[in-house]
Formats: sequence, structure tokens, C-alpha cells
Amino acid sequence: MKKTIIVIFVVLLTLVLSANADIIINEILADPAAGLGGDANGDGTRDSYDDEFIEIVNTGAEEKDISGWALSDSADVRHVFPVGTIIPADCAVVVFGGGSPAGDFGQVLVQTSSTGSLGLNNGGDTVTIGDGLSVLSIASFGSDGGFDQSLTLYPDIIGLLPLVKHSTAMGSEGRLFSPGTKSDGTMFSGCIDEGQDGDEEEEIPEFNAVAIPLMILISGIYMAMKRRNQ
Ligand SMILES: [Ca+2]
Ligand SMILES: [Ca+2]
Ligand SMILES: [Ca+2]
Repeated sequence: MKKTIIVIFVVLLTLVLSANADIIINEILADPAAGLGGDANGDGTRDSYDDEFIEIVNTGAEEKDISGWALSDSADVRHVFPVGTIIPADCAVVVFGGGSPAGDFGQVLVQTSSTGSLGLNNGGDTVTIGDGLSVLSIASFGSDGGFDQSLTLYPDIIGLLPLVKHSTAMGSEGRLFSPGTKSDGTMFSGCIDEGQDGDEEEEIPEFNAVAIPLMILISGIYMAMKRRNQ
């Protein structure tokens, strides 16, 4: 009996940990390039703090509520995700240092640092995501962070650490960053826009318009045949 309880506990613990392993750090921009080429948040101004960002992807099969979780660098907590931060499956959230982010950013959630800055060191830093109990995702970088571009997993989502310079990722075509999309500019698969949802919903009445009369017809033929055989 005792052994059974231990086995159940281990299985539940494994399930909890594997569920939280679905949240990964996919891209980090510590060193926005000089000039408008470094305007990652799209607000028309290049700012060495505001244009820093961290891109986080939910790779799980279910949406994930990360409200209250903390995003930290090696020095401090830099952002606490506000209530209502729910990342759809296979979609993402991007946290900029500050400013007024403008753009569609691949239809992902977009936030700015709750402390006013991400404070990422260009020469190296460690970014972690924690839920208050444990560290659930971690990504470190060194001097590669100071090359006027972001560092990204390559391939996106499934690539292994270390992060690589964004412009070297195949398909990036030399772009310096990609907040809210994969490094080749395509959307994460779970970030479906509302227009596509609407199309899917309209298909149901169309199906019923054909299926229901057909079922009535088949039922009528069956009843007629049954009467004839009686
Ligand atoms: Ca920096
Ligand atoms: Ca900017
Ligand atoms: Ca990206």
C-alpha cells in the first residue's frame, strides 16, 4: 500500500514538472542595434533598455496560465506576469523592456516589464522563469549577447541551448530579431487569428444543411422498405 502511494506521488510529481517544462525561453535581445534598426518594439524610437525583449513560448498541448510568475535576470526579478497572462498552446508572450510596443508581433501576447526595465547585460546574463516555487526555464548567454542582435533557439522551439545569433539562423535572411514570430518570420502555429476561427465556425451549418435532409431521406426509405416487408 505504502509502495503504491509512493509510486502515485512520483507519477504526479513527474506530470507537474513535465507540464511546466512546456514554457521555454526562445529568444533574448540584450543589445538593440544603434539607430532605428534596433527599434524592436516598433514604437519609432531606439532605446537601449526599452527595446530589449524576451520571447517565451508555450510548447504544451494546453493553454498555460502564468499569471504571477516571475521573469528574472542574474541580478533581479525584472517582470511579474499580470493576472490574465494565459499563453495559448504553441503560442508565445513577448516582454519588452518598456516603451509603447506597436505592431502585430505574430498575434502573441505583448507586455512591457513591470519593473520598467529588463536590464539585460550585453556581455552575458542568465534569464529565468519561476513560479515562486522553482525555476521552470533558464537560458544563459555570454559575449554573444553584445552583437547588435538577438539570440534565438535554432531551430525555433526545438533547438538546444546555447542560443545562436539571430542573423545566423537559417531563414532569418539577416534579420536582427523576431519578437513574436519564428526566426524566419512565420507565426507560431497556435497563434491563429480570429478570421480563421470564424471560417471554421461557419462550416458547421453548411454541413448540417446537407446532412440533415439526407438523414431524413434515408430514414424515410428505410421505413418504407420495412412497411413493404411486413
Ligand atoms: Ca542591454
Ligand atoms: Ca523602440
Ligand atoms: Ca522570435
